[in-house]
Amino acid sequence: MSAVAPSTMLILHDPSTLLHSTVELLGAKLIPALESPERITAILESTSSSHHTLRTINFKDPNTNDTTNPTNSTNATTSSILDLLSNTHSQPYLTHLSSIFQTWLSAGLVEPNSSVLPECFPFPAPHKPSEPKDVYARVGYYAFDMSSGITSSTYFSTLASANLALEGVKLLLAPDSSSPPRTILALTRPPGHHCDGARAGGYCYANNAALAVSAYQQLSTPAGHDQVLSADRKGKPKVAILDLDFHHGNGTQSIFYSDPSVLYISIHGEDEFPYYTGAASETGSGDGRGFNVNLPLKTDSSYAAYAKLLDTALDRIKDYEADFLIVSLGFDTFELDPLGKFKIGTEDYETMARTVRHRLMRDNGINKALILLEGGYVIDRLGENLLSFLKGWEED
Ligand code: Q9C
Ligand code: ZN
Repeated sequence: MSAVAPSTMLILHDPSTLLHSTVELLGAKLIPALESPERITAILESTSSSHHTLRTINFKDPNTNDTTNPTNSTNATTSSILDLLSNTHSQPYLTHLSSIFQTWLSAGLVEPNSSVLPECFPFPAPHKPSEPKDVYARVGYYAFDMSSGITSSTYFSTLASANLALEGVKLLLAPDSSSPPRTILALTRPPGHHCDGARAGGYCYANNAALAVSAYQQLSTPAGHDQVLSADRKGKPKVAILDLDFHHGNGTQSIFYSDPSVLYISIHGEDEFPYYTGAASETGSGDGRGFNVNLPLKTDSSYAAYAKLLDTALDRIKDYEADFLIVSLGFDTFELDPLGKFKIGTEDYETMARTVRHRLMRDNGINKALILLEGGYVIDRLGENLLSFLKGWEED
């Protein structure tokens, strides 16, 4: 008997995502951010010696955006990424992200190799605050915590990370391929799910899942059928986002809160970071009512308890009849994670992945999925945790 070859996952990576490396305030200490380039290096090491397929993408440097030298025809330009990001992020926020480091550097407020960090945040007031003129204050205006330092490379790595999500969508929809992959994993870093329309936070600067939604809803509309979308968004393909990071994806929730074309479902630590969102009572607003599902889980929960909520989540996604699945995948649910408090072991990721893929893709109608990396901070176990997840995702 010959063994059946395990199926291969197409994994997208961009070396430019490794350039961003910052600091964070954790407790009373300013420390190197736990969200580090070494996370990706560790994953690359494990996956490159596996049967999975690693593909390197090279996003163009926005500073050397030479349109006369199209080295890679599938490579998006800065402006096409910004176009997509502007569907979900405000223009002033994107401008801030692109310029604040240079502004501080020119004013002598930051060293070339250090990080811009906020020091004061907007607080409840009778009026809606507007963008402050002060360059310190502006950083807090566009952030919600102190784990989102901005270095000279942050903007570039953020665009490269978002571009991986875009490349993933493009490959899943490739019209020229007779057998496009059904699932793609993009090694997005910085992660995205805490970033809302106008605020960085929780290591996130652009919402990669939101960009993937925009890209999918734009590109999957059949060419030549320029459907005019009505105000209530009828006709838009339906996307489900399953957020499995330990933390609630406040940014993704916020972006799609009133959008019925996106079902956001999150399983996350109850009363944990980002603290002010993630309650089960947050169910969406307006047309989006019922399309936001928060499943908070007590800290110290084991996989058995997690699996029950996962079942609930999968039932809900199945009922929604989504065309496309995005998994915001965090390995900070791991039992040893410094920022997570669940008791999930390496082998549980295999079960988790198998459950999701079988119930949504094998037994039900979803035939395209994009997996985006969010958190996960035990660097020397990240690789094996991911390989365990991929083992469970295998097609059968
Ligand atoms: N006292 C992601 O996993 N610091 N972000 C938390 C808790 C920020 C996590 C401090 C954690 C951000 C993508
Ligand atoms: Zn997380």
